[in-house]
Amino acid sequence: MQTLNWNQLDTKAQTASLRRSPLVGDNTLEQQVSEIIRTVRQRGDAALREYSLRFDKTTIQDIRLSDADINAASTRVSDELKAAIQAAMANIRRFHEAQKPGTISLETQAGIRCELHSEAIAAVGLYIPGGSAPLISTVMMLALPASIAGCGRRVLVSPPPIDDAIVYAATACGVNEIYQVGGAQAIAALAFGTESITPVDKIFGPGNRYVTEAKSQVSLDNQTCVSIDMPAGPSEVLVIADAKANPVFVAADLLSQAEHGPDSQVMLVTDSDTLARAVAQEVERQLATLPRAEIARKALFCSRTLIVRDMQQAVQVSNRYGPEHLILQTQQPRELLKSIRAAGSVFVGPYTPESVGDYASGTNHVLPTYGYSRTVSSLSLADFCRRFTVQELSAEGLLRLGNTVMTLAAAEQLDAHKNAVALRLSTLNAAGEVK
Ligand code: HSO
Ligand code: ZN
Repeated sequence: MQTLNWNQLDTKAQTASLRRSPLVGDNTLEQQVSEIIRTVRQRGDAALREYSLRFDKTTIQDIRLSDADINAASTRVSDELKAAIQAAMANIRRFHEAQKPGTISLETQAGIRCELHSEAIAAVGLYIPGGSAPLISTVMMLALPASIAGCGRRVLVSPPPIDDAIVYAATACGVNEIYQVGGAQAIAALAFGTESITPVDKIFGPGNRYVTEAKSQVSLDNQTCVSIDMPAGPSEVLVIADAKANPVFVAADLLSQAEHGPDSQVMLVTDSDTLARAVAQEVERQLATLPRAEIARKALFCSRTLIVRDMQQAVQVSNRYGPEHLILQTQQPRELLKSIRAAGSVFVGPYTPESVGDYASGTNHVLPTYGYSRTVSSLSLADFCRRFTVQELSAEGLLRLGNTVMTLAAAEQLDAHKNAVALRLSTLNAAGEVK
């Protein structure tokens, strides 16, 4: 981890110190993914089976997991893990149930009723990556809100072989269809459908660059109108720590994010040289014990410690970076919180490691990365719903608002708009409704 003194950097160097590694996307990725999508659209399940053999080295008979497959997977999960999944689910459920939206209904003026309704999206697709870390927690973060929101079809896709605990968590969280298919081909199947997969309305979940590119391509296809959750980049954390922070805790938090992937980024912002040195030593000490040390080391290579003047400057730097996760290990963390303007999720105080939010405190761990936290919100129940408005005017309401609308329509030179009101007003006048 490189250490830089913020106040000794010129403006350009300050900007560079907050830069993320460039997102790897190129023409060949774009072409490869659009070729996969085209093939799945043309050849359906047969294409999914061929890609599974080519990319996952697995021969798939039934793409959908049967009830027998699901039951067998569940019996292979230990009781201890099942209990942990259930405990985490209880907190995640509680926090997301509290987010249920109500209907807003009011008269903006007499006779003019306006309503805002919220309704579950009918069918959602949840992508769970395969690979070295089976993301059981991501299943809970996606499937529980989908169930609580009331989405009718909750469809999970994941590359074969799907980890038993993922199957168990999916079923416990109310997933009602599980397909063993991953990569860009899974996204294509969710968007366009195949013989065994009926298309969904919205696709959620993290994935590698092929999955991310496929999500972006299908979301731009106006034949499906499928939408996606949020722009995805590598995971990141920024820790603001003062001289009193515990370097052991700070180092552990930095490493918990660094172990996600070689492209993860971790940042330490502190006003204390002494703490910065202690954390650097501690990072090395803890790294030696980590099985994923090699991955974490690569992530640390493009990570930074920034020495700032004081905690207010630390907050300014953090707001400029806009981290996915922000950890405050300072004397007055709630004071700093008041000035935070961009962060996906904030972890307050020494006893709130990011890990608790990743797994089990109740908040959602699907968060905006890559600086998008300035405008994009953390995943919530609202993402599984669509909002729409309803309005109804009484004759009196239209008589009261008619002139306003006609004047505005005339100013926009949209006579048909004006007529839609004027013709009704004449009918009302003829019927003697005007007082
Ligand atoms: N920190 C990750 C979520 C996660 N961590 C899943 C462990 N498992 C991105 O927010
Ligand atoms: Zn994590």
